[in-house]
Amino acid sequence: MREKSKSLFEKARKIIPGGVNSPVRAGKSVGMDPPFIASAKGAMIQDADGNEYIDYVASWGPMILGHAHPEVVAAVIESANKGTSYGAPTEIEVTMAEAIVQMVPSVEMVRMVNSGTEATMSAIRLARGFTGRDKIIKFDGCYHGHADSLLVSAGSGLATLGIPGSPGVPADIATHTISLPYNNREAVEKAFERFGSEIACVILEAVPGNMGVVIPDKSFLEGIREITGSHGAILIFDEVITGFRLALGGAQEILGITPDLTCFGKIIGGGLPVGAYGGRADIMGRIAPDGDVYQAGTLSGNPLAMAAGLATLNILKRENPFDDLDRKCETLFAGLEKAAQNAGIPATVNRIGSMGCLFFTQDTVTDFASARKSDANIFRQYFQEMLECGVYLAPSPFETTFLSMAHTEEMIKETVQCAEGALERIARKI
Ligand code: KE4
Repeated sequence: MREKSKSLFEKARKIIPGGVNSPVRAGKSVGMDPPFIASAKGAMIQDADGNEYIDYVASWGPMILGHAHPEVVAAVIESANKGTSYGAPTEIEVTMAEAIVQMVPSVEMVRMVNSGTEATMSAIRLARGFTGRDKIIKFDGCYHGHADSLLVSAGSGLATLGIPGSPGVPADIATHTISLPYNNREAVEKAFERFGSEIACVILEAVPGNMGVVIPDKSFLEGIREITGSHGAILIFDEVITGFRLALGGAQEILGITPDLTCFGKIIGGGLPVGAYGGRADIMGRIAPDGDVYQAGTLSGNPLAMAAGLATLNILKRENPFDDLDRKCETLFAGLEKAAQNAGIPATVNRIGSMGCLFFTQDTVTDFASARKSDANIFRQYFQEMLECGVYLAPSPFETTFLSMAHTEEMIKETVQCAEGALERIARKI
């Protein structure tokens, strides 16, 4: 069935940690070896053994147009024929910056980097440099990449100082991070009561996609905007997933909240390695070389990555697919939820725009604690059944299902049919 993938994985595990270049790809939480992917086109992805799948991972978000979009491929080829990197300023970086500034009004200035991790790490350093403060607030279940200050778990009590979330993160770095429950305005107020004048920033996924999808409570976001403003702390929206996915202006456009800084990634690279951070000019002005907060990168603004990202943004501006993506995603998740109900399996759906998540719990999911009530064993069986049926989902219950412009109604119908069979078979085994 997947012999080539199996032998590649055996080879890979000997020379790449876990056989993968990013842990979640190994599929440990779904108890099976990962298919090795050989190619992709539109919404379809093909593994090394020639098996085809409808792809809902979308490279973890970037592929909102679908894979190998001809205009993106052509832009990358044209750019590559002029050289792959110069390490010098280029016109296309200015064009990319103009596009972001035009599409996201809260961004007055923007700096390109090479990943979402670099974007959030740099934004936090900037917030600390700008305010002269060290503490940061993040939220349980929000993932912002693997910088030390962000690999921190919540302290023992509410609004207490963080503890290292991974070996190698020094305790005295973790202690500057306070991790709070998402959608809990009171916890934020308590933390500011206790540490207010020491807090440089609050960073959050405006719509989390790393504990599955969680819908932010309006008063929670409004509370954070208010309290950061009154305490002189910087509000950072991590829109690495939601940027240019939920709307041209991202989550902040549909939520109506204006952050001080925003982090981007994924879609703005069109599948090539890109991240960015930007926001208020008075804050961004503190970044080297004009300012004294240092951040740099050999391949930042790489011309190929800019070409792929710009082609993607231009197509999103031209096609404005957001209502259609929302409708397709609604059809998919209404079908999945019905399939679970018909099979008698407790399930709840969180969905917004073209991102959604089916949790195997009957409780509503509003934060990480409630997300973790999702039955991991049912998810593991569901993942395996769907893969065998030709549906490629993220191999973790705490990720997001992404729709792209390339997903057709037919594919969505097929996916729901796969889920009906899968969930009926699982229900019989429970
Ligand atoms: P990268 O460094 O992986 O480009 O971006 C980190 C990051 C920052 N912020 C958010 C909201 C993110 O979702 C991410 C990365 N997302 C994960 C999966 N949701 C990437 C997949 C992986 O780690 O392999």
